[in-house]
Amino acid sequence: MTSLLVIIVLVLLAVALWQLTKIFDLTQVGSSSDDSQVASDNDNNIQGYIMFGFLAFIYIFTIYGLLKWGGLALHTPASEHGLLVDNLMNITWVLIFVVQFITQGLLYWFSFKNRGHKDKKALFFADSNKLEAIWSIIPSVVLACLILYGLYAWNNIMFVDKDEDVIEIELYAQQFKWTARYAGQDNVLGKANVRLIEGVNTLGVDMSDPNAQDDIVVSELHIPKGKKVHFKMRSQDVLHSAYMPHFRAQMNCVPGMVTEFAFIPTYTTSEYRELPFMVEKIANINKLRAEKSVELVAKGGTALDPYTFDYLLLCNKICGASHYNMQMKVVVDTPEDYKKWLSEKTTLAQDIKAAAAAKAPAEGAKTTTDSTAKDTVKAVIDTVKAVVAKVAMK
Ligand SMILES: [Cu+2]
Repeated sequence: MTSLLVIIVLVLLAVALWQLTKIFDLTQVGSSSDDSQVASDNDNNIQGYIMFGFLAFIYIFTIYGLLKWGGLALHTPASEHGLLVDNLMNITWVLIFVVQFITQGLLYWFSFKNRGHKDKKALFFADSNKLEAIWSIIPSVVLACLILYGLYAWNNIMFVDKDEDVIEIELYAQQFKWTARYAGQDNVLGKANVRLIEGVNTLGVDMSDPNAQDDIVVSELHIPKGKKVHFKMRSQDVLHSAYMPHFRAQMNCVPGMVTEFAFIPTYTTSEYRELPFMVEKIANINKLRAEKSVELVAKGGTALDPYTFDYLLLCNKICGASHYNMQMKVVVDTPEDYKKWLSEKTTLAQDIKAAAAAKAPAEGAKTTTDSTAKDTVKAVIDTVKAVVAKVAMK
């Protein structure tokens, strides 16, 4: 409230000052100063040069930004279709860059060239068919080509042949974590329904479905290099978006429906860590961390852990308070390592059985406690009875 009052007072003061200067100007009648509200040739010249200055600022800042932050963009794609996506993206960038470079230049040049001048008059013409045709046809053709190429890329990426040998994995989104389910030996995911969520069956897998018997639920995603992985996404609560930037993959996870995306990983995690650009990036991050650690330790805190690269599955839809932290580690293994890792996992059916078995002895223990208590009460009653009988006999 106080700050609001302060702001109001400041605004009123500014208005008062402005009014005072106006009154002061009005009292200067007859002085030689130019107080006309109409722009003079001099004003127009100044405005023209300032516009050129702004054009230079746009150009310099664009080039500076590219040089300074261009390296932060995602580098080598880690999936087969990633090259196609990057190609489409790069073509779009180059087009935007060239078009904006030319049109901004023309815009400011014409503003400068035709700036107001006492002796100049504007040329009036109602329309020019030739000009209209040029600025309609060129963008239409360019956009049509871009869209067609984009559609071709999209269809190529999204097409999964029914007979193709793919690995079926479900990605399950919920506030605020990811869970993955592997289809197991039969490579068919069992049915699932949110109403069946109970205990360790956190994904609501329908255990009466024969296909669900060998399904495996994990919290770290492993996929093999060089094999097509077909992801099926579900969401438990709100809209999420499965985003794997290094694989150039993103798909919304919508409650009540199954969405999908497939890709072939081309670098294992350790291969990707060894790429020259990544080695440099890791070294740079660790250098920054080391500097920060010195600062932290000086203040009595703990040093930061060194960074190492991992592929990530992120959520790319703002889905709530902890959205920023909704992520899962993705590990790309060699096919052999992947097989070994998967074979060490227990199936969901086994997990449910183990949970039930763990619960049963606990309940047994509860019954024992109950009976011990009953025995104690019985013993106390017996003792009291004996004492009463003894007293009666006396
Ligand atoms: Cu989310």
